[in-house]
Amino acid sequence: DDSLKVNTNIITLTRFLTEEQAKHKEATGDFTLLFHALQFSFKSIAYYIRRATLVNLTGLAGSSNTTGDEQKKLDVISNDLFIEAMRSSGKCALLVSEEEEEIIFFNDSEGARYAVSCDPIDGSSNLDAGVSVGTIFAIHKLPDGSNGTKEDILKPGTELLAAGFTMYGASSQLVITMKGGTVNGFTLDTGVGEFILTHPDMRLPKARAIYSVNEGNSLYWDQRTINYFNSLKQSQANGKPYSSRYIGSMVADAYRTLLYGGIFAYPSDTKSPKGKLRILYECAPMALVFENAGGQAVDNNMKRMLEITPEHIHDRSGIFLGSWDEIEKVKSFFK
Ligand code: AHM
Ligand code: MG
Repeated sequence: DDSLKVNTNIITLTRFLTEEQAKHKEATGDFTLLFHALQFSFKSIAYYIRRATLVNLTGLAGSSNTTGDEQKKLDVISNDLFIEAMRSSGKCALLVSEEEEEIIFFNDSEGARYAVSCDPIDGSSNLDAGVSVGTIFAIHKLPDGSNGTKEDILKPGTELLAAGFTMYGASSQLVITMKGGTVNGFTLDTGVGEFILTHPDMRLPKARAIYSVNEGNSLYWDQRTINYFNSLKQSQANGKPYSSRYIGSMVADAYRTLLYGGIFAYPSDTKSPKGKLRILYECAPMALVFENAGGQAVDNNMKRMLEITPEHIHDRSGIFLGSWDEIEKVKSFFK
């Protein structure tokens, strides 16, 4: 009877984290608890996004955030959900959010050992059209003796303990990685309300002829950027040019690139001389995911993204990330 052939040995996110924790003798379970709070905020955000049009949550909130972007109602709600989840976990000492000008310190969370940086809803200009958006997160562990300061997070991405993102698309996809670890993908099963391991040990294809960039910005690009992207439109070794795919949500464009290979870029240009995307909660966490999946991520000077130290929490950078060979090609144009 085929109906009995369902997989009953399911690896939920909770099981995955518990098994990972068991591998580390010194682990206290705090990270597992912190992540439990994180996944709750992902599930909640996914729920609100799905229901947004029904419960009048589309459109603007009537305010703008620190970086001058207009805030959507869902930006505000997701940010609040995130803050409360982190506060109530008791394990988060401080939080950086794209939607908050200053660091939020949770002084009541005594003994909290983690700092979280996040963009609660990245790509929110896509929200009202029902196009995929996502949450990006980066987690630092506080150094011994610190109760949590700005200096604990203004560090190169090589110092990150963990990072990842959740994409809210046709289904919700959570991708996480730990420093020096593999990349694992989970799919939210809305029936049981759990993230299920569906993409263990994700590896990026070494090369793929797909590029993802806002080509409307080419008016502002420097010559090297123009030359590189022009080259992709010429006939390649197989006689065909690259394909172009640009959703306009970093999480969705990065997720596709992770699965199919290719390159995603948001270069700096004369309009955004320092790039558009933020180092702490957009570039660095994505770079950790891509490196751990066998890809690469560099800034506009072709420096390894994970070695860039932000001076301020909302600092930006140009970024190129993707398949190993595709980033090698970019480097050859920027030499
Ligand atoms: P946001 O954090 O304000 O949503 O902006 C970040 C988004 C990224 O998801 C996406 O890659 C990029 O901005 C798209 O920008 P553009 O519309 O300039 O192409
Ligand atoms: Mg963003």
